[in-house]
Amino acid sequence: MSPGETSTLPEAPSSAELAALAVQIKLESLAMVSIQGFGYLGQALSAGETFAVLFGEEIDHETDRFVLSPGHYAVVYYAAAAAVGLLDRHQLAGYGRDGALLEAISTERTPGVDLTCGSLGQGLSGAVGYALAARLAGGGRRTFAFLSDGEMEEGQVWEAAMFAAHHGLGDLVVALDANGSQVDGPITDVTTIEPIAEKWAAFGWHVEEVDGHDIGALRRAFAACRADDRPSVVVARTDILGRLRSIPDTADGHFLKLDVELEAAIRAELEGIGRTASHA
Ligand SMILES: Cc1ncc(C[n+]2csc(CCOP(=O)(O)OP(=O)(O)O)c2C)c(N)n1
Repeated sequence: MSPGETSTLPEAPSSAELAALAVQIKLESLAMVSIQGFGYLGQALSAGETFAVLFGEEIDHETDRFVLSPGHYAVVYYAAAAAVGLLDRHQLAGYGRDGALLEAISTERTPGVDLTCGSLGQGLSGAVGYALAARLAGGGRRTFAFLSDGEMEEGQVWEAAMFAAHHGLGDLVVALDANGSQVDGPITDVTTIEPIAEKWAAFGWHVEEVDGHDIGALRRAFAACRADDRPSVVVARTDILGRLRSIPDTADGHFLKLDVELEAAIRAELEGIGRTASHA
């Protein structure tokens, strides 16, 4: 599906349909970022599949709550929200422009976003509050928090993780985009956060660790979270360049610069993947 088309995603989508949605999300993100010629496209390339599974299947948009902790991932949130009809897709073209509703780093003024999270590491604390409030209100409402791996370097994340386990917040699910990148370069060069899975487990969480570009593996992981009464985290191992051959390895995935040729090459590669996905 190309940017601008309306999603026809069924209520119980197949893995092939979710894979096609992931490509659609990435193409929409590319279109948004291309207007400026730079931006947070790598975040959509790494987390596109996670957002496809969350927004296309896992989250009940009527009842559940979603927290976007790293505000600079807003581009992939906007694309996913528009794909499932939560945002008017005509607004996407305004992404990042002065005065536009869809800011490059989302704030509490952004449609569908409750927390300002440009200052990283805070989203899980908010999500824990929502999850506790939902339980006090009688339950039946799940809370999803999307976190990036750079945020694991923030102490506040671990305070929230400890609190969630202590209170047995089983309706809380973290989707963690472990792409190994942060603003100053590879995470391993800045402050090592490994072993990530063992750390969450030591904090009392149910942990799933998967290839974050594998739709089937993501679906199984989120399904397993539903069956556990502890707070859960899905550690999605991803690539900030989305494993695309069209982007040179030397590119700064955290903040990609796009000239016309690179944009066209990425678009062509994604469209090729999309054709394969929709015939799977
Ligand atoms: C509290 C705080 N410290 C530092 C920053 C500066 N900062 C902006 S993006 C970023 C990298 C965060 O890591 P991650 O989201 O994993 O990076 P990505 O995957 O987008 O490359 C940092 C440190 C910030 N926004 N907030």
